[in-house]
Parts: sequence; structure tokens; C-alpha cells
Amino acid sequence: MKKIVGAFATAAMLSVSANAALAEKWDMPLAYAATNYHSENAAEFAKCVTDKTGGKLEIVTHPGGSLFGGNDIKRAVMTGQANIGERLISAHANENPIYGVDSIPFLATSFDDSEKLWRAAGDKVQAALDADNLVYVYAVPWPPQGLYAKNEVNSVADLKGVKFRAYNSATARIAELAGMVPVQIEAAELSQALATGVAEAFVSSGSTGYDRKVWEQLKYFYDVQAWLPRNVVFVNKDAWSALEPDAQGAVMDCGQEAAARGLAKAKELTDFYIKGLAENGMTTAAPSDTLKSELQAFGKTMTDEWLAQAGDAGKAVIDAYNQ
Ligand code: PCA
Repeated sequence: MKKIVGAFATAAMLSVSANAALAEKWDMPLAYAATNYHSENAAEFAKCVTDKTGGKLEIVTHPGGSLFGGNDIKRAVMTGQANIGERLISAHANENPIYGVDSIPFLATSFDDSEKLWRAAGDKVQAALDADNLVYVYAVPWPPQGLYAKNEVNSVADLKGVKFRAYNSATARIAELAGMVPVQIEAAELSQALATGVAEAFVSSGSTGYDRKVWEQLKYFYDVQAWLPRNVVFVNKDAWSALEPDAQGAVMDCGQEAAARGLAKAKELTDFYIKGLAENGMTTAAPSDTLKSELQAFGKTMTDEWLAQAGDAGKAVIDAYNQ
């Protein structure tokens, strides 16, 4: 009897360890706050994959830059330090201009146009990621980008010498064109940068201003609607290749759902965020005609610069978008 129980126990233990060997856990670094809709959406995506694979592939999100800061997430996933991650892709436009296609000022300024642009750029973005040892899963836009400032801004002259928080090369270039002083800061460090005077203005969506409670330092939000940048979720290619086909299918299915859900959330929350800024004492307004036309002139310069950098591939994307 004892022997039989022992044999059963051994068999049970073996099957447990066999399952354990099959089951995989992937850590998913996220740069933005746990309560931000991108992070909540990623947590739902992770649960979807875990459920669909019956726990064979468990994905665990780490929001707020807690596992890797925003600036380190892409490299971490490229090198397999994490198997999956989410990153503001335009922050990598210095590596490949195609990553900056979503941040060309005044090219695509509405959700619909931003979707159209992303469809036009899709193959090229995926190819760029592939060359970086990454597999594209899904992307979700931020709401349209506006200008945050401490003091009233009626024209670009009012921005001269201001310390400006940049999050990618497009925002840094705007700072340069406007005679501001750019400093690259992740959203997770934004509140502190404003509180200590390291930054006094920035371009972002209502979402990030709301998340970071920037009304504690800044008083003005101009709803410029300059572009809609994206967070992209990607997987390390070697980790991807090692997955069973059904797990790969689960990741892509859940990714497609996440793209649609995230887009709907972004649209739904756009006004809520701007109202939130106003309710907390900020002046929220459209930019003056002067400011708008000056920023549009920067947009023209930056479109030409982007096209010069991105060559034929870039031109093909813009042509497809304009069709
Ligand atoms: N929020 C992010 C990127 C764009 C946005 O709306 C940020 O400010 O870091």
C-alpha cells in the first residue's frame, strides 16, 4: 500500500514538474503609472494571454518604470532581459526615423488620421522592430498633444529660454526651434522635475498632465493637437520563436483586442483629462492664432527634416497616408 501511494505521489510530482517546465512567466515592463489607461489595458492584455493559454504563458505587468525605466525598456526586450514590454516608440526615432512617424507635428492630428497614418506605416514599423530582434504585438495612441506652461503663452517668443521637458527627438527639436532648453525626462519623473524647476514646460497629452497632477506647478494647457504618439508592445524575437503556435496565437489575438480597447479608451478619456486639468485650476484653451501658425511653421520644417532622414521608405509612408 505504502509503495502504491509512493508511486502515485511520484507520478503526481512528475506531472507537476512537467507542467512547471511547460508553463512560462514573462515580466512586462511598462513606463507609465499603473492607473494610466495604457497600463490598465496592458494588464488586461496580460490576463487575456494568461487565461487563453490556460496559464501556460503567464504575463505579469510592472507599471511605473518599476522593472525598467521607459528609456531602458526597448533595449531590455531586445536583449532578452525582459521578454515583452511597452514603449513610447517615437522616443527611438534617433535609431530609425520610422519610429518617429507618429510625432511629425500637424501631419496626423485626430484619432482617425492617426489610425490611417499607423496603417500606412505598419509594415515599415514592423520591419524596423524585426531588425531590432523584436516582434510587434500592438500599439495604442495617446490623446492629441498640447503645450503645458507655467505662464501664459501667446506666441513662441513667450517660450524663449524656458526649460522644456522633452520625451523624444521631435519634442527636443521643437524646443530648439523655439529657443527653449530641452531636457529629456520620463513621465515617471515629470512631477519631480517640475517641482524642482528642472523643467517648466512640456508638450504632452491631457493624460500625462492629469496623471502627474501638473496643476501643482503649471497653470496653462494649450490644446494644440499637434500629433498623437503611440505606445508599442513588442516581444523578444527569440522568446517568440520558442513559443508554441497556440501561445503565439493567443498573444496576437489578445494584442488585437488590446489595440481596439486602448484606442476606444484614449478617445473616451481625451475630454475627461482636459476637464480634469481645468477642474484643478488650470487654464485650458486653444492656442492663439499666432502661436498656432508659428508651431505649424515648425511642423513644416520638421516634416521636411523627417523626409530627408527617412528617405524613400518615409516618402512611401507619407504618400500612402495622403492617398
Ligand atoms: N504622454 C507621454 C507621451 C505622450 C503622452 O501623451 C509622456 O508625456 O511621456
